[in-house]
Amino acid sequence: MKFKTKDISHFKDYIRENKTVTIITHYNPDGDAIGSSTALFRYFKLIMKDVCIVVPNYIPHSIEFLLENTDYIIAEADFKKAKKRLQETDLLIIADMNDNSRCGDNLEKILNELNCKKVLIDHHVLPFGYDINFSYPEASSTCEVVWNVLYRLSGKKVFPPDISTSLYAGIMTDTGSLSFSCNDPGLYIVISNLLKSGIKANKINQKIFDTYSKNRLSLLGYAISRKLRVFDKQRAAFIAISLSELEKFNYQPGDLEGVVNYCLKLEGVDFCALISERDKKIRMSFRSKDESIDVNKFARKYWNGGGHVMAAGGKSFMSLSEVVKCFTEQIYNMDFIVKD
Ligand SMILES: [Mn+2]
Repeated sequence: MKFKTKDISHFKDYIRENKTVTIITHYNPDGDAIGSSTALFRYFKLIMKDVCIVVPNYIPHSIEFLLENTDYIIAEADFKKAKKRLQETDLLIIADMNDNSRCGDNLEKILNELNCKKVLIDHHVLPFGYDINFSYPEASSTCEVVWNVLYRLSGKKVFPPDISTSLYAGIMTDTGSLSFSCNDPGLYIVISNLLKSGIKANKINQKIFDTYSKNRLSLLGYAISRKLRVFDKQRAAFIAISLSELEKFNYQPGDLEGVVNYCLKLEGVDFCALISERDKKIRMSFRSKDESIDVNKFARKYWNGGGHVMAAGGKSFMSLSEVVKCFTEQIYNMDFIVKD
């Protein structure tokens, strides 16, 4: 990961010159969003800053433990407090998102009007312009980028266990336990340094991944056994699931996390999607296991979304059946192979 010396020295200046630091991350935060935010929180706390995290909405149960002993505001629960904090901040760190719109309409408006210094730390493609952009789309996760930034800021490779735990958690969740975005040898050096702080990788893995409720496991079984559609010729598959089906399993936020990846386990499937009906919209997740199928481009072009080459999200305000019909046609037309 190549860093510009001037970016690091400017970041050091910003940190020295400012006392109040706020970290913000994306809507529907995942392990990498919460991992990177909490690691940064702990680092800034260590160097005596007044620091706080603003999380746009709910935090999935499996990664809640990362927030222990941090100060955070959930904007959806206490918008006034989040707004005040953002308006009073001297230095804003934007973690694991590339555009202010990724944290929802209400927060986006506030972020757009802030005059404080803004530093982006992220691994999504096409970042929005901030004062400093630590943007590395080739990185496995924002947490990997955060380790590299903290190393260059502090000269240290091994951090306290609570910082290492947060970074390790984000790397594991964003790489599917090192099963994708995992080819770079540099990533394993980062992980090695995290483990040197004495954290127990097996225990963290259990905390993050082995936390299903019985309903969640049953929903996964139902989705795979009853809702999976496979298109052999097109090497594609998808699962579409309605709100009433989700309600049968007493759906809780986060319960569909990772379901999309099961479709890629099929031999002969290179492209897949999870389509799920939510309150007022249809949420879509796309995955690919072949670089020539760029789901970021596909999501941007057709489904109001984006993300990474091999993992992206989108949304639609059509009905579930209309989305399924349209998406099925796209599979038959192989629209998911987006030509430049
Ligand atoms: Mn991420």
